[in-house]
Amino acid sequence: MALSNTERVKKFFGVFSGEDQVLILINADPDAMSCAMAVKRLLWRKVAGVSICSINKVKRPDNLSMIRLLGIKMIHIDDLDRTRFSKVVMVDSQPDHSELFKAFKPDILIDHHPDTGYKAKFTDIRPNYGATATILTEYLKASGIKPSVKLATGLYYGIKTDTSNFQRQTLPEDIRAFQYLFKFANIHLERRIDQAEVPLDFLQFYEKAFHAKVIKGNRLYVHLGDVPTPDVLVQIADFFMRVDKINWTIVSGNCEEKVIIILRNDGIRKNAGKVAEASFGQYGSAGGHRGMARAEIEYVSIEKHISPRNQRKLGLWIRNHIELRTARKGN
Ligand SMILES: [Mn+2]
Repeated sequence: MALSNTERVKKFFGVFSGEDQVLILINADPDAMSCAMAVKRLLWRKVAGVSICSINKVKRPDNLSMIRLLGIKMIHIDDLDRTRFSKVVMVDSQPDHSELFKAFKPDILIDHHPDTGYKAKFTDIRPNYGATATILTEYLKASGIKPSVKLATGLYYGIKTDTSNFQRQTLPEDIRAFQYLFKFANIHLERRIDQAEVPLDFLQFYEKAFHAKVIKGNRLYVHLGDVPTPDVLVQIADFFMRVDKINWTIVSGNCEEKVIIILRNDGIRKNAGKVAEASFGQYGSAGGHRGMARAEIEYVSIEKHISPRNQRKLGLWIRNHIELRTARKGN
């Protein structure tokens, strides 16, 4: 039988003692970071110390602004002294999700991804939840803790991003937590985080994209050549989807010896994932959902057909592959 949140919180606290140095391990994204903040708050004055550690380097500007604006203190796993800690908490992930996680045996595991079977001293996995932040909000409520503005804003943003504004897997519980957090959150702060999307040095790629774009029917193509991160391609692909009459954007570039192709589609008539797979699956990893898809091709897998460093030819090669799959039906 499922436990009540009050019972869960009791078990959660039962794992810790006042001497504990607690490590919270995450793969840092808004949901995970806000959950780490919540765990830290729950353990405040209950243990000797709490540190948050991420296995990934945060690069997305919105996530960076979340860290900055909410004052999240986090260390990277490379700088971690593992011997210092007596308890490990993992939120929004499970040990099986990453080789780096596997080196740890969490005492507490709280997550909303499908259960991979790891049993911690205390495990709370609810795969139907839209966000782990919802679970932690329930914990705060059950413990009678009113979240601070920053914590509430973090959890609010965590639920918002993990559910894509409730357009993805969402339970009434997620909406309830969201409504509850709204009372404590600062909406302006949340908006500031949410909108901090474009790093200054991305602007040059937007500029390039305006000049390099090729429109074929309802499809807009841009090949950007070398980019510092695939994120810039994702952003520009999303941006051009806002253009009236455009229902496909295909934005590609070169990054770390790979050709990256980002596809966006209005998801009404066509399936971006299928097009990506049919066009590029033979060369590398390619796939996705109806509305969004991605292909990543190692240089070595296409060098026989095309020089991946010849940007003009590469752009054309990508376009031709997709045109073959999309042009005919007037989509
Ligand atoms: Mn999550």
